[in-house]
Amino acid sequence: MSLSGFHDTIVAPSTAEGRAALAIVRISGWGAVQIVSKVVSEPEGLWVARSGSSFYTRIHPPSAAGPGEFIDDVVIHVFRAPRSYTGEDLIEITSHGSPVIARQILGALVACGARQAEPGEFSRRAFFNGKIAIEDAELISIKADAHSEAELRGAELAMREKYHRLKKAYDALIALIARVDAEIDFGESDDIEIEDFDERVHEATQSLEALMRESTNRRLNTGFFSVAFTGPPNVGKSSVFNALLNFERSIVSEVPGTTRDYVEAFIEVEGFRVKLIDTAGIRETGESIEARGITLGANAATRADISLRVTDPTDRAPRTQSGNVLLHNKKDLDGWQDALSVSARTGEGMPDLHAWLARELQKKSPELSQIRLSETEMTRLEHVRSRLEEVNAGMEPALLAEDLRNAASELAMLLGENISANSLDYIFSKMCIGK
Ligand SMILES: Nc1nc2c(ncn2[C@@H]2O[C@H](COP(=O)(O)OP(=O)(O)OP(=O)(O)O)[C@@H](O)[C@H]2O)c(=O)[nH]1
Ligand SMILES: [Mg+2]
Repeated sequence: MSLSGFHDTIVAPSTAEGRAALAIVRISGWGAVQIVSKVVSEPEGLWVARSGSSFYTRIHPPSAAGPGEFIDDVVIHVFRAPRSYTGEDLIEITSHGSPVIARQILGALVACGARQAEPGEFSRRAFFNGKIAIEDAELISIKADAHSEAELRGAELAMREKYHRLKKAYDALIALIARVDAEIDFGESDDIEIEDFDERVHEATQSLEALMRESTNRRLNTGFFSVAFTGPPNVGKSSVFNALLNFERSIVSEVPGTTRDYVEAFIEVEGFRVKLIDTAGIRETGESIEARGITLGANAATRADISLRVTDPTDRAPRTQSGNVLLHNKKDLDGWQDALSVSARTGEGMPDLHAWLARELQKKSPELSQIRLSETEMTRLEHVRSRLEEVNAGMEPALLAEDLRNAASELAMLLGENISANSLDYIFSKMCIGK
């Protein structure tokens, strides 16, 4: 019987598929030692291995005809329950980094009785065995998903803030429940006489509402910022786009109307992940495909976090729509000096553009730490909110206590206390297999 009551022994590759020096396959559960011992050339070493120790051996397919037939030379790290990540017996098998080898090792372990792990299952076990808190589990998933340092920092801040606020509302409810219980047991009258009772319930309800509101208002493209280049044909939008990208991604030519579809590419600016969007030059056109491209590009630019209106010597100081920033290109032709003047051709001014972008993104970076609630969290909070709305000091005390308790226990589930297996799925199922 495992420590946690999980009966299966689970296995998964813990490193990404692809070419690398090493690959790790991880197996966890009460049968881990027994299963691995069936496929290694020195099972005795495994039986006596102390927790935290490692040793070198060979892995064979379960049906190997003789010692000559083996999958790979491996290093085995043994972690015994409860001193492991999952709290169960856990073995990490480090092989050479070919996906083929990792798959063969996985296959051998499955053939000997292990089951392929589901996404996040290792962390789920760690959570149930008290090895990690719910916040840690969510953080692991955030780290795995983050594309940039800024996104990681923002997401972590947002997550801490979310738990802080949930905990505050939970503590407020628990304090109220204790008061109601005391009134029921020792109060003089049949009514609840707690100072500011309704206000305090209302306060808790409002803080949860604020949390839900903020999460609903969050940016659609969480995790990165987008920067669009707009303007008439031929001013050099694609040229600036390519220059920032350091790569000829978008076609450049002296023919106006070169870019038809909008083109997107990612770059990193000082730890921020940025999506650059090159759009079709805006002009009157009788051609329906070009017109469609112009509309699509204009829409993409409207959605972008920063929209740069590109100019050239034929088009200086144009009227800008509000929110647009002027980026003067081709300064090599007329020596134009302005806040943002560059030459995509000579590269002059490009470092300034880069630095300007970094500053703008820094200003916008709080947007990356907006709180995000999953569907499950949202639904649960909505339950709590509507329960609390019904609660008031005029209610029958026993009913009141019951309602508060139900609300608090739903909040507790969000905080990982008294948590049911299903309610955890939303966190763990988002993780990759092998975590
Ligand atoms: N002298 C000079 N020429 C440039 C510069 N940047 C771009 N060009 C030239 O300007 C022309 C148009 O450049 P593109 O980048 O294709 O312009 P665009 O705004 O994307 O044009 P459309 O896609 O047609 O809307 C090309 O011939 C480029 O070589 C620059 O900094 N200096
Ligand atoms: Mg173009």
